[in-house]
Parts: sequence; structure tokens; C-alpha cells
Amino acid sequence: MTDMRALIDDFYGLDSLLTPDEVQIRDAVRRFVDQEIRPNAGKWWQDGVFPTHLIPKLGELGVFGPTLPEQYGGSGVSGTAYGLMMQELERGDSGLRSFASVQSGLAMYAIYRWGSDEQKAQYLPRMAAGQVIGCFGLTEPDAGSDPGAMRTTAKRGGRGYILNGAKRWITNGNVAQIAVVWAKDEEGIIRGYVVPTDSPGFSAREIHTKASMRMSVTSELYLDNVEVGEEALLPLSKGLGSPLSCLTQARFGIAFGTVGAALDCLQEAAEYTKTRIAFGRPIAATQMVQERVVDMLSRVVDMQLKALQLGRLYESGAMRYPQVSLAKRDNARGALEVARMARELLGGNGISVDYVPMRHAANLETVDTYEGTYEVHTLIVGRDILGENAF
Ligand code: TGC
Ligand code: FAD
Repeated sequence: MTDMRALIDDFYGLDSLLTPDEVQIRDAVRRFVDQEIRPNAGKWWQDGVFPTHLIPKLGELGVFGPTLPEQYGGSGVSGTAYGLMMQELERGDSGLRSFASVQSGLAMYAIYRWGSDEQKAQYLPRMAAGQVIGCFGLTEPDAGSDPGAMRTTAKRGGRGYILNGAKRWITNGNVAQIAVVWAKDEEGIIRGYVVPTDSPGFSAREIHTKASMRMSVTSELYLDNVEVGEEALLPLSKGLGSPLSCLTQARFGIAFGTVGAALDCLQEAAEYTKTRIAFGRPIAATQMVQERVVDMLSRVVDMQLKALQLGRLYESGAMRYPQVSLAKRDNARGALEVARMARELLGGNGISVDYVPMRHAANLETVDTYEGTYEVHTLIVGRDILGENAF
């Protein structure tokens, strides 16, 4: 890393607040992303392909379920170490971090938190290794911000339950072997079901019209009288709070991940301003460009501080979900603004995938929306402080 990149990376000396293990884990993921992802990210994004051949290597790297106990394939790392892994993955591409977020924070966590011992033993070690891929079906065509309005049902019948409904915008839907599907039972209670994606009546259709998250597989899921056994039910799940608890995990990862995307944009833009000549001097030597770069740095430092303290709250067990909402809201929006500023500083080159800002900016439009939109998180935090539900 050049001196300027290193200076930008840690302008506030926050590395001194990390443990040696956390630094080592972060740097291992960074090396992987530098070698395997960065050289190809623009092409994969443009072509709309996810590098599935790297899934086993990602498993070896330990990015799937790293906070889980070793018996389930995790390594019991700190919340901050998990966050820093997400930061480095998203420095490569938000789609890569999404893949890991869904696998870890959504599908694996759902099984870990709400599943039986048998389900945990059956799925988690293989998911940690990347041998089994999971997706998480909460959003529906007519229920996104308000998942409690879902229409998918799970009725008693056949070997256990019969599922009917549709899910939309499901990350990893077409590459998953199992789908954690959230559905209402006969009493209208939301529960989770682990559905093998080769079940008769289950189908996934990839959404190919995305101008964002192009390196990520996003799908619609259809459940047409899908019969699953008793063992598919996540027995401890009960009510909307069950899937929402999984979202807390993934939102935590986004609070860190977005720092990576923002740093990548800022570093590339800063270097560009030093070599791009206009009116006989580098544009870095103009006051307005310096102001822009410093605005970006300031935003990044704010994001880093929020993410790090969130990590420490996670580890202490004191973290509350409205705190996660504030960090997800501000860091997703912060990274999006940094990416847009970086794109602008690159002028015409800024719109090309030969440079990183446009790709990150396009991805971050999704990150700003999924896992709860900016408005939803504003209302979660507003409700927490003011005690009034304004949804
Ligand atoms: P509400 O009354 O607020 O909550 C129902 C119960 O759940 C509890 N709860 C939570 N628990 C843990 N973590 C959270 N984040 C929680 N939020 C709420 C709550 O305490 C309550 O418990 P109890 O015991 O009192 O019943 O329910 P509501 O219907 O008013 O919910 C409103 C709202 C907006 C908070 C919620 O529905 C919401 O968060 N909406 C946004 C939906 C969303 O984020 N969807 C994401 C889908 S997954 C995705 O996008 C994956 S992207 C891929 C990637 O991550 O990379
Ligand atoms: P809507 O809920 O229709 O919202 C539309 C607009 O209305 C938004 O601006 C919203 O903020 C605003 N709005 C809604 N209610 C209010 C209110 N009360 N006050 C003010 N404004 C309001 N979901 C999954 O379950 N699993 C996944 O793996 C997954 N992956 C995704 C991947 C991608 C690429 C994308 C784009 C989405 C993914 N999602 C996934 C879905 C995502 O979580 C939803 O898109 C998101 O929660 C918003 O829901 P919606 O799209 O239905 O928007």
C-alpha cells in the first residue's frame, strides 16, 4: 500500500484500538481481495457474474459464520473482526460482501439462533466451509419495508408443512442449496423453514435487469405447494422478531462493509487528483478539489468510528438494534455520498468500470435500500428516542 493510501486508511490511528488478532484477520482478507477480486471486479461486475469458483477459498478464509463456535465451523472471532472481514470484502465489491452477509448473518445465523441441535449440526459446518450455500427469503413482491405484511404461508400437511408464496430480491437465490423461508402458519405466526432448493414446487428465477450489485446473484423465489418435513421448521422461531434478529447481524456487517467501499473510492480518487493535470497543474493543487477530498475523508472517519464502537458494543453484549440501525443508515448513505464525490473527481473516467467509484456508487444504491431503507432506519431510531411509532 502506498503511503497516501495507508494514511487515508487509518487517518485517526484507529488500528491502535484493534487487537493483534483483529489486524491479522483483516489483513488476510485484504490480501485475498487484492489478489483474487480486485483485478477482475470490474469485468465480473460488467458481465453480471459472481465468481462462484472462489466460494471454497472464501470458506477456507473463514468469512462464513466467523463469530460462531468452532463446533459449527466458526472460529469464535470478535464482532469487530467479523466487521473488518466485511470491510475488506466490500472494498472489493459490495456484491462479494453481500454473498458473505447472507450466508453468515442471515442464513447461518437463522439456523444457529432459531434452529435445533440437529439442524445446526447438519448445516452449519458445511455452510462455514462454503459447501452448502444458503439464501434468506423474507422480502416479497408486496412486502419489503413491512415484512409483517408477507403472504407466504406454511400450512400443516403432507410430511409436515406445505409452503406457498413468492419472495423477491433474494440474494444468492439461484446458487443456494437451501433457502431459509419465512412464512405465516395457520395462526398467522411468522416462522422460519429450511427449504432445500431442489424440492418439487420450488423454483428460483434470476433477476437480470439490475444496474446495481451486478456481481451478485439476485432472484425471485416461487413456492408452489412445496412439501417439507417436520425437520424443516426452525423450532425456536416465533414471530417477526425472529427474522429481524438475523437482520441485526447483517446490518452490523453492512456498517463495517460500507467503510471498505468508501475507502476504495477515496483512495483511488485521491491518487487520481495527483496525476490528473488541468490548467497546467495537478487538480490536487486546487482548493475546491482539496475541499472535496477532505470532505470525503471526514465522512470516512465518522463511519470508521461508528463501526468500531458498534463492534465493541456487540462484543460486550450491550448492543441494541436501534444502534445498529443508526450505523447502517449513516454508513450506507455516507459511502454512497463518498462514492458519488469520487466519481465526480474522476471526470469522464469516473463513469467507467476501469475505475472503482461508479461500480461502488451503483452498488451502494442497493446497500442504501436493502436491509432496511434509510427511511426505515430513521423511523426505528426515531421511535427509540421519542417513544412514538411513526411507521
Ligand atoms: P416491530 O414491532 O418493530 O418488531 C416486531 C418484534 O421484533 C423485534 N425487533 C427486532 N428484534 C431484533 N432485531 C431487530 N432489528 C428488531 N426489530 C424489531 C421487536 O422488538 C418486536 O419484538 P416483540 O417481542 O415486541 O414482538 O415490528 P414492525 O412490524 O413495526 O416492524 C417494523 C420494522 C420497520 C422495524 C421492520 O419490519 C423492519 O426492519 N423493516 C425493514 C425490512 C428489512 O430490513 N428487510 C431486509 C430483508 S433481508 C435483506 O435485505 C438482505 S440484503 C442482502 C445483504 O444483507 O447483503
Ligand atoms: P418499499 O417497502 O416498497 O419502499 C419503497 C419506498 O417507500 C422506500 O423509499 C421506503 O423507504 C419508503 N417507505 C416505506 N414505508 C415508509 C414509511 N412508513 N415512511 C416513509 N417511507 C417509507 N430481501 C430479502 O429478504 N433477502 C435478500 O437476500 C435480499 N436481497 C436483496 C438484494 C438486492 C439487490 C435488493 C435490491 C434487495 C434485496 N432484498 C432482500 C430486499 C430489500 O430488503 C428490500 O428491497 C427493502 O427492504 C425495501 O423494500 P421494498 O423494495 O419493498 O421497498
